Amino acid sequence: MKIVRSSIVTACFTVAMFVSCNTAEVKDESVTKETEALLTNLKKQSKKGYMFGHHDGTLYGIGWKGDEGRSDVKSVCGDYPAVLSFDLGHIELGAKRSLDGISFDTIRQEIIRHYERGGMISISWHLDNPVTGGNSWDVTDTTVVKSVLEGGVNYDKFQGWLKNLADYLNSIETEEGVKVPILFRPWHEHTGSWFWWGQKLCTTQEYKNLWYLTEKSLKMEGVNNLLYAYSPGGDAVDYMERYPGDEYIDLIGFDTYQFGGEAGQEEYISQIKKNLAFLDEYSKMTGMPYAITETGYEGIPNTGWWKNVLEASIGEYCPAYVLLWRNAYDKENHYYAPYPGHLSSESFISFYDNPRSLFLNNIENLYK
Ligand code: BMA
Repeated sequence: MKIVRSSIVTACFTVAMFVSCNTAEVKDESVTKETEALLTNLKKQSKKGYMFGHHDGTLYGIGWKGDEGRSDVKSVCGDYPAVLSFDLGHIELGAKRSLDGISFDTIRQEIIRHYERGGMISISWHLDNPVTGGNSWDVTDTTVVKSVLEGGVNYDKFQGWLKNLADYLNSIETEEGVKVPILFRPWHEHTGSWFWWGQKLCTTQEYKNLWYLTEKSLKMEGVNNLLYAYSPGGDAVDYMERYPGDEYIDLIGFDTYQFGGEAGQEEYISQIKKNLAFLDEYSKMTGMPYAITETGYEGIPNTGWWKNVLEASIGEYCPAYVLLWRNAYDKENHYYAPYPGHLSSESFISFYDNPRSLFLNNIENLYK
Protein backbone atom coordinates (compact mmCIF):
# COMPACT_ATOMS: atom_id res chain seq x y z
CA MET A 1 0.00 0.00 0.00
CA LYS A 2 0.99 3.59 -0.41
CA ILE A 3 2.19 5.48 2.62
CA VAL A 4 0.69 8.92 2.07
CA ARG A 5 -2.79 10.12 1.30
CA SER A 6 -3.42 10.63 -2.39
CA SER A 7 -5.31 13.36 -4.18
CA ILE A 8 -9.05 13.65 -4.66
CA VAL A 9 -10.79 11.08 -6.82
CA THR A 10 -11.53 12.07 -10.35
CA ALA A 11 -12.19 8.62 -11.67
CA CYS A 12 -14.91 8.29 -14.20
CA PHE A 13 -16.43 4.86 -14.48
CA THR A 14 -19.42 3.30 -16.06
CA VAL A 15 -21.94 2.43 -13.40
CA ALA A 16 -23.09 -1.18 -13.52
CA MET A 17 -26.81 -1.65 -13.41
CA PHE A 18 -26.81 -5.36 -12.70
CA VAL A 19 -24.51 -7.80 -11.01
CA SER A 20 -23.86 -10.93 -13.02
CA CYS A 21 -21.15 -13.52 -13.39
CA ASN A 22 -19.94 -15.33 -16.53
CA THR A 23 -17.59 -18.27 -16.94
CA ALA A 24 -13.88 -17.61 -16.43
CA GLU A 25 -11.12 -19.12 -18.53
CA VAL A 26 -7.42 -19.62 -17.94
CA LYS A 27 -5.38 -18.15 -20.79
CA ASP A 28 -2.08 -19.88 -20.24
CA GLU A 29 -2.55 -23.51 -21.15
CA SER A 30 0.51 -24.59 -19.25
CA VAL A 31 -0.73 -23.71 -15.77
CA THR A 32 -1.26 -26.56 -13.34
CA LYS A 33 -4.70 -28.08 -13.06
CA GLU A 34 -5.08 -26.82 -9.47
CA THR A 35 -4.32 -23.27 -10.67
CA GLU A 36 -6.84 -23.57 -13.45
CA ALA A 37 -9.44 -24.87 -10.98
CA LEU A 38 -8.76 -21.93 -8.68
CA LEU A 39 -9.67 -19.43 -11.39
CA THR A 40 -12.89 -21.23 -12.26
CA ASN A 41 -13.85 -21.55 -8.61
CA LEU A 42 -13.09 -17.92 -7.82
CA LYS A 43 -15.66 -16.88 -10.31
CA LYS A 44 -18.16 -19.52 -9.29
CA GLN A 45 -17.86 -18.80 -5.61
CA SER A 46 -18.20 -15.05 -5.96
CA LYS A 47 -21.88 -15.64 -6.72
CA LYS A 48 -22.21 -16.96 -3.19
CA GLY A 49 -20.24 -14.27 -1.40
CA TYR A 50 -16.85 -12.65 -0.99
CA MET A 51 -13.94 -14.30 0.75
CA PHE A 52 -12.32 -12.42 3.61
CA GLY A 53 -8.55 -12.01 3.37
CA HIS A 54 -5.80 -10.79 5.68
CA HIS A 55 -2.20 -9.95 4.81
CA ASP A 56 0.41 -11.89 6.82
CA GLY A 57 -2.49 -13.02 9.02
CA THR A 58 -0.89 -16.21 10.37
CA LEU A 59 2.67 -14.87 10.62
CA TYR A 60 2.09 -12.34 13.39
CA GLY A 61 -0.49 -10.07 14.98
CA ILE A 62 -0.96 -7.67 17.84
CA GLY A 63 1.28 -8.81 20.70
CA TRP A 64 2.54 -12.02 19.07
CA LYS A 65 4.75 -13.34 16.29
CA GLY A 66 5.31 -16.83 14.92
CA ASP A 67 2.79 -18.75 17.09
CA GLU A 68 1.77 -21.78 15.05
CA GLY A 69 -1.87 -21.77 13.96
CA ARG A 70 -2.57 -18.33 15.41
CA SER A 71 -4.40 -15.52 13.61
CA ASP A 72 -5.91 -12.34 15.10
CA VAL A 73 -8.98 -12.82 12.91
CA LYS A 74 -9.46 -16.39 14.14
CA SER A 75 -9.02 -15.26 17.74
CA VAL A 76 -11.88 -12.78 17.26
CA CYS A 77 -14.40 -14.78 15.21
CA GLY A 78 -13.29 -18.42 15.51
CA ASP A 79 -12.33 -18.96 11.86
CA TYR A 80 -9.35 -18.28 9.63
CA PRO A 81 -9.51 -15.77 6.79
CA ALA A 82 -10.29 -17.62 3.55
CA VAL A 83 -7.48 -15.71 1.82
CA LEU A 84 -4.02 -15.00 3.16
CA SER A 85 -1.59 -12.77 1.37
CA PHE A 86 2.16 -12.47 1.78
CA ASP A 87 4.86 -10.18 0.42
CA LEU A 88 8.06 -11.29 -1.27
CA GLY A 89 10.00 -8.01 -1.08
CA HIS A 90 13.76 -8.88 -0.88
CA ILE A 91 13.38 -12.33 -2.47
CA GLU A 92 14.93 -10.63 -5.51
CA LEU A 93 18.11 -10.00 -3.52
CA GLY A 94 18.47 -13.64 -2.54
CA ALA A 95 17.82 -12.57 1.08
CA LYS A 96 16.73 -15.01 3.78
CA ARG A 97 14.15 -12.61 5.21
CA SER A 98 11.48 -10.41 3.66
CA LEU A 99 11.40 -6.63 3.89
CA ASP A 100 9.15 -7.08 6.93
CA GLY A 101 11.72 -9.29 8.65
CA ILE A 102 10.02 -12.66 8.09
CA SER A 103 12.04 -15.64 6.91
CA PHE A 104 11.11 -16.83 3.44
CA ASP A 105 11.16 -20.41 4.73
CA THR A 106 8.45 -19.45 7.23
CA ILE A 107 6.43 -17.72 4.52
CA ARG A 108 6.66 -20.83 2.32
CA GLN A 109 5.53 -23.00 5.21
CA GLU A 110 2.54 -20.75 5.95
CA ILE A 111 1.53 -20.71 2.30
CA ILE A 112 1.56 -24.50 2.17
CA ARG A 113 -0.34 -24.75 5.47
CA HIS A 114 -3.03 -22.41 4.21
CA TYR A 115 -3.32 -24.28 0.93
CA GLU A 116 -3.69 -27.54 2.86
CA ARG A 117 -6.45 -25.97 5.01
CA GLY A 118 -8.24 -25.19 1.71
CA GLY A 119 -7.57 -21.44 1.69
CA MET A 120 -6.37 -19.18 -1.09
CA ILE A 121 -3.04 -17.38 -1.28
CA SER A 122 -2.11 -14.08 -2.89
CA ILE A 123 1.36 -12.58 -3.17
CA SER A 124 2.49 -8.99 -3.57
CA TRP A 125 6.06 -7.89 -4.25
CA HIS A 126 7.48 -4.74 -2.70
CA LEU A 127 10.84 -5.21 -4.36
CA ASP A 128 13.79 -2.87 -4.06
CA ASN A 129 14.70 -0.19 -6.58
CA PRO A 130 17.26 -1.87 -8.87
CA VAL A 131 18.92 1.42 -9.79
CA THR A 132 19.33 3.20 -6.46
CA GLY A 133 19.32 0.22 -4.11
CA GLY A 134 16.53 1.98 -2.20
CA ASN A 135 13.16 0.40 -1.55
CA SER A 136 9.94 0.24 -3.63
CA TRP A 137 9.04 3.75 -2.45
CA ASP A 138 12.28 5.27 -3.78
CA VAL A 139 11.01 7.43 -6.63
CA THR A 140 14.10 9.58 -7.04
CA ASP A 141 14.92 8.18 -10.47
CA THR A 142 12.46 8.12 -13.38
CA THR A 143 14.44 5.74 -15.59
CA VAL A 144 14.17 2.60 -13.47
CA VAL A 145 11.45 0.77 -15.41
CA LYS A 146 13.08 1.60 -18.72
CA SER A 147 16.43 0.37 -17.43
CA VAL A 148 15.17 -3.15 -16.60
CA LEU A 149 13.43 -3.74 -19.94
CA GLU A 150 15.06 -5.41 -22.92
CA GLY A 151 17.96 -3.25 -24.09
CA GLY A 152 18.12 -1.43 -20.75
CA VAL A 153 21.27 -1.16 -18.61
CA ASN A 154 19.73 -3.17 -15.77
CA TYR A 155 18.15 -5.87 -17.92
CA ASP A 156 20.55 -8.60 -16.81
CA LYS A 157 20.36 -7.61 -13.19
CA PHE A 158 16.56 -7.65 -13.30
CA GLN A 159 16.54 -11.02 -15.03
CA GLY A 160 18.56 -12.29 -12.07
CA TRP A 161 15.95 -10.85 -9.72
CA LEU A 162 13.12 -12.52 -11.63
CA LYS A 163 15.05 -15.79 -11.54
CA ASN A 164 15.27 -15.57 -7.73
CA LEU A 165 11.54 -14.90 -7.59
CA ALA A 166 10.81 -17.79 -9.98
CA ASP A 167 12.94 -20.23 -7.98
CA TYR A 168 11.04 -19.34 -4.84
CA LEU A 169 7.61 -19.62 -6.47
CA ASN A 170 8.58 -22.97 -7.95
CA SER A 171 9.67 -24.17 -4.51
CA ILE A 172 6.25 -23.70 -2.91
CA GLU A 173 5.00 -27.25 -3.12
CA THR A 174 3.38 -29.79 -0.84
CA GLU A 175 5.01 -33.04 0.26
CA GLU A 176 3.01 -34.75 -2.49
CA GLY A 177 4.70 -32.47 -5.01
CA VAL A 178 1.71 -30.19 -5.78
CA LYS A 179 2.80 -26.64 -6.53
CA VAL A 180 0.57 -24.28 -4.58
CA PRO A 181 -1.56 -22.04 -6.83
CA ILE A 182 -0.93 -18.37 -6.12
CA LEU A 183 -2.62 -15.17 -7.21
CA PHE A 184 0.40 -12.98 -8.01
CA ARG A 185 -0.16 -9.22 -7.82
CA PRO A 186 2.97 -7.40 -8.99
CA TRP A 187 3.31 -3.76 -10.05
CA HIS A 188 0.33 -2.73 -7.93
CA GLU A 189 -0.99 0.79 -7.24
CA HIS A 190 0.84 2.00 -10.33
CA THR A 191 -1.77 4.69 -10.98
CA GLY A 192 -0.18 6.67 -8.14
CA SER A 193 3.46 7.76 -8.11
CA TRP A 194 4.75 6.37 -4.82
CA PHE A 195 6.45 3.25 -6.22
CA TRP A 196 9.29 3.26 -8.76
CA TRP A 197 6.91 1.68 -11.32
CA GLY A 198 4.23 4.35 -10.73
CA GLN A 199 2.39 6.67 -13.08
CA LYS A 200 4.93 9.47 -13.29
CA LEU A 201 7.92 7.16 -13.20
CA CYS A 202 7.44 5.42 -16.56
CA THR A 203 5.43 5.64 -19.76
CA THR A 204 2.33 3.57 -20.45
CA GLN A 205 4.22 1.34 -22.84
CA GLU A 206 7.11 0.88 -20.42
CA TYR A 207 4.69 -0.17 -17.70
CA LYS A 208 2.99 -2.67 -19.99
CA ASN A 209 6.35 -4.00 -21.14
CA LEU A 210 7.29 -4.53 -17.52
CA TRP A 211 4.30 -6.87 -17.20
CA TYR A 212 5.07 -8.68 -20.44
CA LEU A 213 8.67 -9.18 -19.43
CA THR A 214 7.72 -10.36 -15.94
CA GLU A 215 5.23 -12.93 -17.14
CA LYS A 216 7.45 -14.14 -19.96
CA SER A 217 10.49 -14.52 -17.71
CA LEU A 218 8.58 -16.37 -14.99
CA LYS A 219 7.01 -18.72 -17.53
CA MET A 220 10.43 -19.37 -19.08
CA GLU A 221 11.58 -20.45 -15.63
CA GLY A 222 8.73 -22.94 -15.47
CA VAL A 223 6.47 -21.01 -13.08
CA ASN A 224 3.07 -22.52 -13.84
CA ASN A 225 1.21 -22.04 -10.57
CA LEU A 226 0.28 -18.37 -10.91
CA LEU A 227 -2.81 -16.38 -11.70
CA TYR A 228 -2.09 -12.70 -12.32
CA ALA A 229 -3.94 -9.82 -10.68
CA TYR A 230 -4.00 -6.21 -11.85
CA SER A 231 -4.59 -3.75 -9.01
CA PRO A 232 -4.39 -0.01 -9.55
CA GLY A 233 -5.11 2.42 -6.72
CA GLY A 234 -8.76 3.05 -5.90
CA ASP A 235 -8.33 6.68 -6.92
CA ALA A 236 -7.14 5.84 -10.43
CA VAL A 237 -8.13 8.51 -12.92
CA ASP A 238 -8.18 5.98 -15.72
CA TYR A 239 -8.31 2.37 -14.50
CA MET A 240 -7.53 0.80 -17.88
CA GLU A 241 -4.89 3.23 -19.15
CA ARG A 242 -1.98 0.86 -18.39
CA TYR A 243 -3.91 -2.40 -18.47
CA PRO A 244 -1.68 -5.09 -20.02
CA GLY A 245 -4.63 -6.87 -21.72
CA ASP A 246 -7.01 -9.71 -20.90
CA GLU A 247 -4.58 -12.32 -22.13
CA TYR A 248 -2.15 -11.35 -19.34
CA ILE A 249 -4.57 -10.80 -16.48
CA ASP A 250 -6.78 -13.28 -14.61
CA LEU A 251 -8.30 -11.05 -11.94
CA ILE A 252 -8.88 -7.31 -11.77
CA GLY A 253 -8.97 -5.42 -8.51
CA PHE A 254 -8.03 -2.25 -6.71
CA ASP A 255 -6.35 -1.11 -3.50
CA THR A 256 -8.05 1.50 -1.40
CA TYR A 257 -7.79 2.69 2.20
CA GLN A 258 -9.74 4.99 4.46
CA PHE A 259 -7.37 7.88 5.13
CA GLY A 260 -7.84 11.06 7.12
CA GLY A 261 -9.87 9.61 9.98
CA GLU A 262 -13.66 9.80 9.99
CA ALA A 263 -13.52 12.71 7.55
CA GLY A 264 -12.18 10.28 4.96
CA GLN A 265 -15.11 7.88 5.22
CA GLU A 266 -17.22 9.38 2.50
CA GLU A 267 -14.41 9.36 -0.03
CA TYR A 268 -13.51 5.78 0.92
CA ILE A 269 -17.07 4.53 0.42
CA SER A 270 -17.34 6.38 -2.85
CA GLN A 271 -14.07 4.84 -4.12
CA ILE A 272 -15.21 1.35 -3.23
CA LYS A 273 -18.58 1.76 -4.90
CA LYS A 274 -17.18 3.41 -8.01
CA ASN A 275 -14.52 0.76 -8.54
CA LEU A 276 -16.84 -2.16 -7.82
CA ALA A 277 -19.35 -0.78 -10.30
CA PHE A 278 -16.70 -0.58 -12.99
CA LEU A 279 -15.19 -3.99 -12.21
CA ASP A 280 -18.57 -5.64 -12.11
CA GLU A 281 -19.35 -4.24 -15.53
CA TYR A 282 -16.00 -5.40 -16.90
CA SER A 283 -16.50 -8.79 -15.33
CA LYS A 284 -19.87 -9.14 -17.03
CA MET A 285 -18.20 -8.48 -20.39
CA THR A 286 -15.18 -10.72 -19.94
CA GLY A 287 -16.06 -13.29 -17.29
CA MET A 288 -13.08 -12.17 -15.23
CA PRO A 289 -13.32 -12.30 -11.42
CA TYR A 290 -12.66 -9.13 -9.47
CA ALA A 291 -11.61 -8.27 -5.93
CA ILE A 292 -10.78 -5.57 -3.41
CA THR A 293 -7.13 -6.57 -3.39
CA GLU A 294 -6.06 -4.38 -0.43
CA THR A 295 -8.10 -2.28 1.92
CA GLY A 296 -8.57 -1.10 5.49
CA TYR A 297 -8.71 1.72 8.00
CA GLU A 298 -5.53 1.85 10.06
CA GLY A 299 -6.26 1.15 13.73
CA ILE A 300 -10.03 0.83 12.91
CA PRO A 301 -11.02 3.64 15.31
CA ASN A 302 -14.73 3.26 14.50
CA THR A 303 -16.78 0.73 16.51
CA GLY A 304 -19.19 -0.02 13.67
CA TRP A 305 -16.76 0.08 10.74
CA TRP A 306 -17.11 -3.50 9.51
CA LYS A 307 -20.89 -3.41 9.14
CA ASN A 308 -21.53 0.24 8.46
CA VAL A 309 -18.62 1.06 6.21
CA LEU A 310 -17.03 -2.01 4.63
CA GLU A 311 -20.03 -4.31 4.33
CA ALA A 312 -22.33 -1.42 3.39
CA SER A 313 -19.97 -0.28 0.62
CA ILE A 314 -19.71 -3.73 -0.94
CA GLY A 315 -23.49 -4.00 -0.98
CA GLU A 316 -24.70 -6.53 -3.52
CA TYR A 317 -21.56 -6.58 -5.66
CA CYS A 318 -19.78 -9.89 -5.95
CA PRO A 319 -16.02 -9.45 -5.58
CA ALA A 320 -14.23 -12.78 -5.19
CA TYR A 321 -12.52 -11.47 -2.08
CA VAL A 322 -11.76 -8.45 0.05
CA LEU A 323 -8.35 -8.34 1.71
CA LEU A 324 -7.32 -6.33 4.75
CA TRP A 325 -3.71 -5.24 5.22
CA ARG A 326 -1.44 -6.50 7.98
CA ASN A 327 -1.57 -6.35 11.78
CA ALA A 328 2.04 -5.27 12.10
CA TYR A 329 4.24 -6.52 14.93
CA ASP A 330 6.94 -4.02 14.02
CA LYS A 331 5.05 -0.72 13.67
CA GLU A 332 2.83 0.88 16.26
CA ASN A 333 -0.87 1.21 15.48
CA HIS A 334 -0.32 -0.25 12.00
CA TYR A 335 -3.14 -2.83 11.93
CA TYR A 336 -6.27 -3.35 9.84
CA ALA A 337 -8.03 -6.38 11.34
CA PRO A 338 -9.37 -6.57 14.89
CA TYR A 339 -7.76 -8.57 17.69
CA PRO A 340 -9.49 -9.80 20.89
CA GLY A 341 -10.81 -6.86 22.87
CA HIS A 342 -10.53 -4.37 20.01
CA LEU A 343 -13.31 -1.77 19.90
CA SER A 344 -14.50 -2.91 16.46
CA SER A 345 -14.69 -6.64 17.37
CA GLU A 346 -18.44 -6.74 17.81
CA SER A 347 -19.01 -5.14 14.43
CA PHE A 348 -16.48 -7.58 12.97
CA ILE A 349 -18.43 -10.54 14.35
CA SER A 350 -21.65 -9.23 12.77
CA PHE A 351 -19.74 -8.84 9.51
CA TYR A 352 -18.49 -12.42 9.91
CA ASP A 353 -22.06 -13.62 10.62
CA ASN A 354 -23.32 -12.20 7.34
CA PRO A 355 -23.64 -15.21 4.99
CA ARG A 356 -22.07 -13.18 2.18
CA SER A 357 -18.69 -12.86 3.92
CA LEU A 358 -16.83 -16.12 3.46
CA PHE A 359 -14.22 -17.31 5.91
CA LEU A 360 -12.25 -20.55 5.64
CA ASN A 361 -15.06 -22.83 6.85
CA ASN A 362 -17.51 -21.28 4.41
CA ILE A 363 -15.66 -21.98 1.19
CA GLU A 364 -15.91 -24.92 -1.14
CA ASN A 365 -12.87 -26.74 -2.48
CA LEU A 366 -11.07 -24.12 -4.57
CA TYR A 367 -8.67 -26.53 -6.25
CA LYS A 368 -10.89 -29.16 -7.85
C1 BMA B 1 3.22 -1.35 3.66
C2 BMA B 1 3.47 -1.23 5.15
C3 BMA B 1 4.95 -1.46 5.35
C4 BMA B 1 5.36 -2.81 4.75
C5 BMA B 1 4.89 -2.96 3.31
C6 BMA B 1 5.12 -4.34 2.74
O1 BMA B 1 1.94 -1.04 3.35
O2 BMA B 1 2.72 -2.19 5.85
O3 BMA B 1 5.23 -1.44 6.73
O4 BMA B 1 6.74 -2.95 4.78
O5 BMA B 1 3.52 -2.66 3.23
O6 BMA B 1 4.49 -5.33 3.49
